[in-house]
Amino acid sequence: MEIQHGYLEDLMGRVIRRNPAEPEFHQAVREVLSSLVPVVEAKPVYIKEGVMDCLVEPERIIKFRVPWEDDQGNVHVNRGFRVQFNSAIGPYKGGLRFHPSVYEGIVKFLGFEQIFKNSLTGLPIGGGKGGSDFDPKGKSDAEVMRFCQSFMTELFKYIGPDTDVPAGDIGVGSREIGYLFGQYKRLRNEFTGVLTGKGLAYGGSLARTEATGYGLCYFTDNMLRDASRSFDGATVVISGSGNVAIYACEKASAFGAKVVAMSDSSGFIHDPDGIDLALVKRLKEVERRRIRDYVEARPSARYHEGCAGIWQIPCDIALPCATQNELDAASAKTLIQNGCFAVAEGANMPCTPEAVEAFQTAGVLFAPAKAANAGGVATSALEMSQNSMRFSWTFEEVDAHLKTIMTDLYHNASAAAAEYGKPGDLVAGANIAGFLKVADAMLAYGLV
Ligand code: NDP
Ligand code: 2IT
Repeated sequence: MEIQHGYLEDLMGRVIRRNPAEPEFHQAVREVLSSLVPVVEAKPVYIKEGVMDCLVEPERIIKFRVPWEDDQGNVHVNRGFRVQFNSAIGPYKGGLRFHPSVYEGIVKFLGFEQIFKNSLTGLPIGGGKGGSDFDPKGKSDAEVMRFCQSFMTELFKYIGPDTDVPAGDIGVGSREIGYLFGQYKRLRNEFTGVLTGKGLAYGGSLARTEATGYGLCYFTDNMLRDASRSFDGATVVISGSGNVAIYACEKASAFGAKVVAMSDSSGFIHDPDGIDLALVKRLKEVERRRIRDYVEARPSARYHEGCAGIWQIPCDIALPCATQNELDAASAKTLIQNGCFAVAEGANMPCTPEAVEAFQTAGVLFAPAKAANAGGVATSALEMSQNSMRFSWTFEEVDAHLKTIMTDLYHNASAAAAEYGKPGDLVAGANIAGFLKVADAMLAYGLV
């Protein structure tokens, strides 16, 4: 889809030429620039002063070798990345992803999205992202530890509590954060809030584990209420069975919904009686097993190979919580035909642009990732605050902050959409509201 603005379309062309073969990054930039057309028309100063050109160019990209030894003594070499995209409103903040599909384009798309998401939280955090093409699946704890120690032995030079504060993402959970934090502490001889998602014994925040999934449901709850809809009594399909999916399932169920399906990258389970979340937690969080093992304990449920088939299951609300571009136009069409009335993105960019267009055209309520999944990073920022204060809030206090942040975020995105002539379009609203704060900070600094 062409951007209906000469300068921004030319800028998009430059982004594609300067970042060849990075389709996910192009996709993320195109969506944001398309939303910003009415903004630069109202305020051409953002183009004139170079804000738009700076926005699409990371402040810094760090790329490094990560050698490590497996349990048999074989040497492996992976690649590590950290994209420090934008620090206009605070230290770089964003997760680390360990997955074989990670390359520079994935980290750039995630880092770019993070700028606007972090701004939307209302908290002082810039945008960054990192990761590696290392695959933690099937590795022993000792192998994961050696990998994390090697990764941090390079990364520690570039991060710090006031510079860049990484966290988890796909393949990086509490185990990995523990190894990474331990190595940072050892190398710097400093105990400081340099990572978030830490264990409770060493500076982690209560409710950070739950925050992305809970926040997704708080955001969706606001969106549903505005349309006189509700989770109560709704049938919900959630893709993924990792951190975001599990806690989205927990909160959607607490709101009265029945979650009937979850997945991993191999396939999905359909449990018409409602997912047994305690079983999913045991399988995925404790035993690190596959979602297909769920049906051993629940014979009433069915397992199907292939993850995209999950969108064939009729539902009222769909929450894609696995990975980018997991829900395409054909799946969107099926969901719409089956009567789905709301889609909220827990994963980053899980719906293709064609799927988003199909939902919006059909009048399906649509909550974009950078708004709907911002609860995780918002709670990371609350962890940073607690670390700075050397103080811990209760679960209830953190959860109450999270709820307020997600409610405010929904209303800000909604208001920005209406102000710029796109009422109800939360994609445009989130992009615009997230952009404005960052852009005004960049303007204030002059050309830097
Ligand atoms: P986890 O590693 O805990 O879980 C990822 C889940 O997604 C697993 O079920 C995994 O299945 C599945 N998955 C991963 N890759 C693919 C793939 N290529 N195709 C199908 N399924 C896949 O990660 P999170 O739950 O933390 O992250 C999920 C999404 O949410 C990501 O997009 C992430 O960027 C986003 N996110 C995460 C936040 C957080 O706080 N953790 C915050 C905001 C967004 P399998 O086990 O088979 O790989
Ligand atoms: O995509 C995301 O927002 C995250 N993976 C969480 C980042 C964070 O710093 O908590």
